[in-house]
Amino acid sequence: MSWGPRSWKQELSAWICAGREAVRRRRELYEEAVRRRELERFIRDRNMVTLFQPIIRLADGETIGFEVLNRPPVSSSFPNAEAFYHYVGQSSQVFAVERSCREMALCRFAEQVEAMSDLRNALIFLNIHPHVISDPSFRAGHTLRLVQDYGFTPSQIVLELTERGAIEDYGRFARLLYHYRSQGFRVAVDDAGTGYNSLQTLVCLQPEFLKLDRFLVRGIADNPAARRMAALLLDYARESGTRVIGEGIETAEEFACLRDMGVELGQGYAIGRPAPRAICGRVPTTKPVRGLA
Ligand SMILES: [Ca+2]
Repeated sequence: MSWGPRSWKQELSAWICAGREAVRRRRELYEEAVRRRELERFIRDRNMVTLFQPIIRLADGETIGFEVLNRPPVSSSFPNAEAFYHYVGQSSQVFAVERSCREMALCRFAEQVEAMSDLRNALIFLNIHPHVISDPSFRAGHTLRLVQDYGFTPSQIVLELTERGAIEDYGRFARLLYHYRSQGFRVAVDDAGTGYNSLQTLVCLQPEFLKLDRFLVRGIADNPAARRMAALLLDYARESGTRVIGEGIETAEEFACLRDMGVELGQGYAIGRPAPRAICGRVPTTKPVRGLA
């Protein structure tokens, strides 16, 4: 059989394509192996940075608690915390990573309390992936024991649900949450006011805390539509016995507007940045702090 110039070129091009595909696939496998190794090292060495961001009562500036944020070390595989947690959420290591984060969060908060006993009764907001709620070891009371070992009470712990898209069956999830609540834990949802999923979460899970998304908070004093939406959520929260936290407050104007609207609690750079030490928040009186996530 003889090849014409055209079919010879096609063969060559197909061969090059197959070669490129094989290289691409090998590179993917290699990158995946590096990510997996980094994750295993992360779990083993617990080399994350734990930060505390204050949450205050807007009416009097009293710090009522802290959101605990665990930041993984930056690497080429995980250039930021979002990339890291996105990968973790899809990996088989989600339970191990979350557990490690939870333990570190409580351990490091306990260290802060040692240094500053005023924090002894502060609320501790722990970010938690919904898949973890179904983790058998979580259900068996591991977290409850951990909380008590560090001298905290379950009612101080607020489980802040992240990645709500991961909730598949809201009815079942609400029943699981009931179990934790019966142990004393409380529940917060963040990003309230964004998307259908967030409304479904509010209605089905009836959280004790609702975090008004920064999208609504940003420039709210000059945005009547954002104020109307926030007012609706505030009404809903009041009727449901849910406490509202304004998230991402970056200016004194946003702070004052939310306070005047009746938002009880707030968090954001204008109040206090995430820091390695648990530092109480303050009522902002200064110029806007802009341009930071
Ligand atoms: Ca959060």
